[in-house]
Amino acid sequence: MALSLYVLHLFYKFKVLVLVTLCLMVLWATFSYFVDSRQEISKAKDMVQDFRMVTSLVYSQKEEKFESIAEVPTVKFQGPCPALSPYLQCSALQRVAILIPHRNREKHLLYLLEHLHPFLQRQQLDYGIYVIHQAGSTKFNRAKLLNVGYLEALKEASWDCFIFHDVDLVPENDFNIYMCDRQPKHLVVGRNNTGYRLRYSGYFGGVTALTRDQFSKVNGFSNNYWGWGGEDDDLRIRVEMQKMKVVRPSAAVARYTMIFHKRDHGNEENAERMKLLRQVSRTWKRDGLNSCSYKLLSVEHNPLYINITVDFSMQPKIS
Ligand code: UDH
Ligand code: MN
Repeated sequence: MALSLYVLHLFYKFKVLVLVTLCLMVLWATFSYFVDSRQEISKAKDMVQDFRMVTSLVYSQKEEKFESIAEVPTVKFQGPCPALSPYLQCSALQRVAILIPHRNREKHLLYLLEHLHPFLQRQQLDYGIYVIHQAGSTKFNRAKLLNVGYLEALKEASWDCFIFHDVDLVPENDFNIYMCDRQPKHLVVGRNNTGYRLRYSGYFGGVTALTRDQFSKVNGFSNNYWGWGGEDDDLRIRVEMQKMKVVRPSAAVARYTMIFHKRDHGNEENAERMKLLRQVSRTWKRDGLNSCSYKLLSVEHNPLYINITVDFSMQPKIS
């Protein structure tokens, strides 16, 4: 009898212990949830602050500091804004289509759109954003997607200027103007992950701006770069072969934050890129806009962008 009473007592103690442990665990989980989310919020706040800071740095500099910003003579502020916004009194100089190649980077896309819309509006642009989405799991082809974007966008409106834009590059400075120049323009001099220095002399990737005519003169991008790398160098070679010269805004202006990411599945390094790059002068005339075949799956007009979905799976790898 005494033994069974003792066992009962032990069991009761055990139950209390379990209860107390459970309570402690619940308390701990609640506590760490709030601490974590507070940290997340302050991280996000810091990021937003950083973006604001870079822009306001440009605003708050003394005039002599602006001399290094070659392409920004308009920086001198003229006093208070007019009562009637210039947005309502003028028409934009160029119609600009932003083309974003995309697959499986939804978070990056949301983040970029959130920044680009107000950014482009501050620049008073007449713009449209096209996301060109590669369906299926065949090797990613950034260049071909951008060719598709150009061809499809021109079916809708007579765009003057095309900005070819990676989904993960967020412009840091409002004076990096999203308009085309007399020469093909490279907008990414520096980015956070390269210490804000040009990756290599001749680099022409990330974000570029070409007029409708400049892009058609070089027959667009090559369609033959499957996987990562080379297609941007190929475009630079095409540009130089047409006696055009790549221009860039100053390093102070052409700054980007690249949202950190790892290499995507389906976009492995293209081992053939060096071989392809040696052939550009022989192939550019028949490989480009004039040979870009694709299966158009859909064109959706969303409030924030136009989504073009294409299928390349029927394509031969080398044409
Ligand atoms: N892209 C996609 N989905 C993919 C692959 C590429 O949307 O699956 C688009 C996207 O717009 C992206 C662009 O193609 O910004 C260029 O691809 P990338 O961002 O992968 O190229 P990046 O040079 O990175 O930035 C290469 C691999 C990174 C390795 C990092 C190791 N430190
Ligand atoms: Mn990237």
